[in-house]
Amino acid sequence: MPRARAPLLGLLLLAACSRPQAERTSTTVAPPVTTLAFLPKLGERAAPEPKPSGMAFVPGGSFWMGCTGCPDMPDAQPVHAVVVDAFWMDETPVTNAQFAAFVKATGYKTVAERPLKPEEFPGVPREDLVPGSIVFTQPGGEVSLRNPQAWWRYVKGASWRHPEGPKSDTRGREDHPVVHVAHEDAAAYAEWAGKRLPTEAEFEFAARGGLDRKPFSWGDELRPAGKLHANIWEGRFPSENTVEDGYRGTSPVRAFPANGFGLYDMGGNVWQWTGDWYRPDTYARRAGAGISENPKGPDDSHDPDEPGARKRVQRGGSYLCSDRYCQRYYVGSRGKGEISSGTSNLGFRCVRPAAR
Ligand SMILES: [Ca+2]
Repeated sequence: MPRARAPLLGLLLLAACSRPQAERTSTTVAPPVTTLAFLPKLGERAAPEPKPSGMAFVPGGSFWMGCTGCPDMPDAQPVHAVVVDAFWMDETPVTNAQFAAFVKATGYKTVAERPLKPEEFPGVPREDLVPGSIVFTQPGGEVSLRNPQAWWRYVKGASWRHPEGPKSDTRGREDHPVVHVAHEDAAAYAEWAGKRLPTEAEFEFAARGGLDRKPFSWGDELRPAGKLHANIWEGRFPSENTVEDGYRGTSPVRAFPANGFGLYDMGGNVWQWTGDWYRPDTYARRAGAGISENPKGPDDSHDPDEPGARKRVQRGGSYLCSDRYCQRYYVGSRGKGEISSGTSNLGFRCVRPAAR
């Protein structure tokens, strides 16, 4: 659905993250404890094969999926029991250097670089049908958090090669995550690399790093011992960025500590595509059916906020998430995005099954 690259629709997609946070409680659907006791436990299994370069072993096991203490994120409720098999996961989001190698080898053009077809944009003047992508632009003063158009702009010529527009490039950011990738761009890279995108369940299990029902991939507190463990937004979003964590935009993929599985940037820096379609009722449907084994998401997509758009799940939050906006660095929280739309804070990483 290329028309989604039109600015308005793209902005609507992002508006879904702007709900303020309310008091924290949690809803849990508990399966029988005796059943869970028979499931594989974390860390039981050692890596079964030589470690693929740049990938970490995720041992598989059972876990509680969903956001603990996020009542204003109903799509991440209820917390429910899930089992995933072992797999390998990229230690970091795919970097600009890695994506450049893929493009050099294949000649691939991303969705944001392709010409726009007039028939797919009825009513839009020809001179405006210029390839581009959606770029965060910091407003000069206070704006309403209900108005994402105040900080998102469709920039002609913006793409993974030119993250802020035609005059920008990725020099000096080779080890930053690639951005402005649509879902099919991420899937094409994964296929070339002999991998695939993670399911949402795999992403969350991996992000938790072996910690049970913690709010963050690194534990209980946003700033343990006063130190930030992810590239998020500090200050009053979106007009004030104090850059307490050292990064105004994206950061090198290993700039913050790895989690318990040796995975970097599982929260913050950039959103990351998963292979699952998005529906707000996925967890509610699943929780009533007992323990889910290797769930792959629903067969279709539906977002009541934008019924015509086809969306896949995104996870991890980004450098634009703060305590007053987005907050999707919570390890159990969910994101969503129209499949043809890339943005300046959206990337991906890949997985590969582990030999049994
Ligand atoms: Ca930051």
